[in-house]
Amino acid sequence: MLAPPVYPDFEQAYVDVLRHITYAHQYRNAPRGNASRESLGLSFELANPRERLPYLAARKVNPAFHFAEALWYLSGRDDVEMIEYYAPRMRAVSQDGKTVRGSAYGSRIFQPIGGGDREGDGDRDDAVSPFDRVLSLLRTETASKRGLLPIFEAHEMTVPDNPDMSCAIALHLLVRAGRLHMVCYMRANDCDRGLLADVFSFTMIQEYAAVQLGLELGTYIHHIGSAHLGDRDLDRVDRVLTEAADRPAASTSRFPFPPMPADTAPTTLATVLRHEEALRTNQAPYRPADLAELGLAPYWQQVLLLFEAQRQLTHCPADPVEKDVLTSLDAGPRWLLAHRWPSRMPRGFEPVR
Ligand code: 5HM
Repeated sequence: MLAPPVYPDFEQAYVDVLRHITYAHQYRNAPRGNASRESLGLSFELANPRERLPYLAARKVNPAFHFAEALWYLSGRDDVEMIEYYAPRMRAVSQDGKTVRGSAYGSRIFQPIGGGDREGDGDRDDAVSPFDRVLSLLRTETASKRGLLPIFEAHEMTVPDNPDMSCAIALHLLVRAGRLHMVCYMRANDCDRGLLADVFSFTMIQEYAAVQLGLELGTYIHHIGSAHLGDRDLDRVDRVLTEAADRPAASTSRFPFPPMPADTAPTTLATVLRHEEALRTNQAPYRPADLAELGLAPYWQQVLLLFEAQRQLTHCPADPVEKDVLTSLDAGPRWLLAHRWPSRMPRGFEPVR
């Protein structure tokens, strides 16, 4: 088969990838000390990239982290400060303790290209980001194959003992039959850990691009050079596979993911991130009733509600998450939070009504 298999949602693709590497891996190795099982050249396609999260009790997903990472990318950031609040391990990949290099994919996509006279033609920096250049191209030349957003940079190979070399090589946007498709190229993916975060954030970038272009969301194709699982995660992977085997394959998601609002613009992201910072730094609690006053669509209000739940989890460690925050959340994120932090749920709380 030359084309990748097509899945209705990420959960089913994820389970198949885990099953394949567990039972049909080609190699056992330990690059940079990480004992792994590995398959070379794995690909899958998602028919509906909006269904970007697995709902498996054995795989405890934090939806606040995923939205935070997607927003961190979408705003072109590379600061440790924001991302380590949601993913403390990110500090370890920073060389100066302040910025992230290889894994700050958004800075490669959404920041203008710096670095001087690359072409040797006297023109120095480009004031337009690769993302904006690709959108301009796709607005005028819709059948183009040039909508490429490079991430990996050759100079990453020159950093001695580089703690953070980009795992993503490029994202590729293609308009076909009036829909915006994305192809993602990865040199490597840890398929229990990195894959989940990468598919979530990249499909968010795809959907944001579709919104900017006024196009329907197309399909998402993910290609991996080295697809691997760490030995340290095999027990959890086993529990995920057992849970998935007991569940009949469904053609529709249990918790349909809402579409990104059509008026989402860079200013929307800036507003969401301003409130995110207030919550992350514990400046004030945000009550569900107050969110409607912020001038944001319900979709982004839900994201801020997740950040409020994260504020309570981080800054109020002795208390359960407040019930009115949980009941104001959509059923999917509520289910995920309840499975991720069962000990922080209010007494007698039922995550899905
Ligand atoms: O030694 P190497 O640079 O390949 O190790 C990076 C590890 O993080 C690999 O297991 C890689 O697959 C995983 N990873 C991922 O899956 C890393 C990043 C961050 O760039 C990512 N996805 N986004």
